[in-house]
Amino acid sequence: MSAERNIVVLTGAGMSAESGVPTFRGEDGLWEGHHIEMVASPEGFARDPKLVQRFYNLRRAALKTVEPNAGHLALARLEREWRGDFLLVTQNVDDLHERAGSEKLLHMHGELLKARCRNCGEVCSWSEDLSSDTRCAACGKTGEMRPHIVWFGEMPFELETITNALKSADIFLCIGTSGVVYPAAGFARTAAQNSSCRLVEFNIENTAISRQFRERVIGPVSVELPKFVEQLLSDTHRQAWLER
Ligand code: BJW
Repeated sequence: MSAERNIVVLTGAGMSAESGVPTFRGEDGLWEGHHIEMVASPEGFARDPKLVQRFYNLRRAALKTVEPNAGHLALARLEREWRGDFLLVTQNVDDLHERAGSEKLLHMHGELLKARCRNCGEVCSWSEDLSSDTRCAACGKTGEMRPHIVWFGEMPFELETITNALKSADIFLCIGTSGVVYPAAGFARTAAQNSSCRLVEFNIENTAISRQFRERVIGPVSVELPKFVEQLLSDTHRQAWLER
């Protein structure tokens, strides 16, 4: 066994729950009585753009009040100290992984702190509210700026890179996701094509995809991830030393 092995990590809303960012499908999973599918879709935006912009404006503003938790910090440490390839794929649109120090990071469902023009496609950093009066700085058109977010029915970002990384992963960690939204819910199956891949799920409860994992860690990420990362790094360093 070589110490230089490939890790792919997938995170979902449970990763940021202890930082105070609400999840989508828990007890508090409705937003003002609306299911996420009603607001996070191109049809929802066409039906009620004000409602959808407000949903994202409130979440963007709330980002200023939250901080990374010990789980985010543990993943940043894993990236820093790991000697093989590492890729962190997040479904989350917050910036808590970046703030914790993660760099090899892909936001497959987009980012709250970016906006995109529907007219010219320009993507830009955005930290304030968006509205139907917002003007695109690139093309000058008003009323076409939307959150740079992947809604239902839209293609997630960076899928080719993610799929390639999963196919060559030796370790796949799936953290804080309910496993009901595709294609992310299918990533464990892709990683399992490599029969020796170590598949580990972290969650506070069983999920729709739990049965696909050979190992499961039940408990909050802020407690379980630091322990897991410490153990993984010390096992790997010991192995590398034995192989010298
Ligand atoms: C803790 C914890 C703690 C709490 N510690 N754990 C039928 C079959 C298959 C697919 C489809 C289908 N019908 C339609 C589709 C496609 C659709 C889909 O999957 N729909 C399902 C609802 C069925 N998917 C799409 O449309 C996607 N695009 C697509 O498929 O394109 C076509 C394509 C074709 C071919 C190949 C590839 C693609 C796009 C999906 C976009 C999702 N967008 C959203 C909203 C935008 C972002 C935002 O506003 O923030 O993304 S929906 C929402 O769900 C958000 C999340 O990223 C995503 C996943 O949610 P997540 O992260 O799992 O959160 P929760 O709340 O569900 O779970 C939290 C978990 O944490 C729970 O398990 C807790 O227990 C746990 N937890 N505290 C550890 N402290």
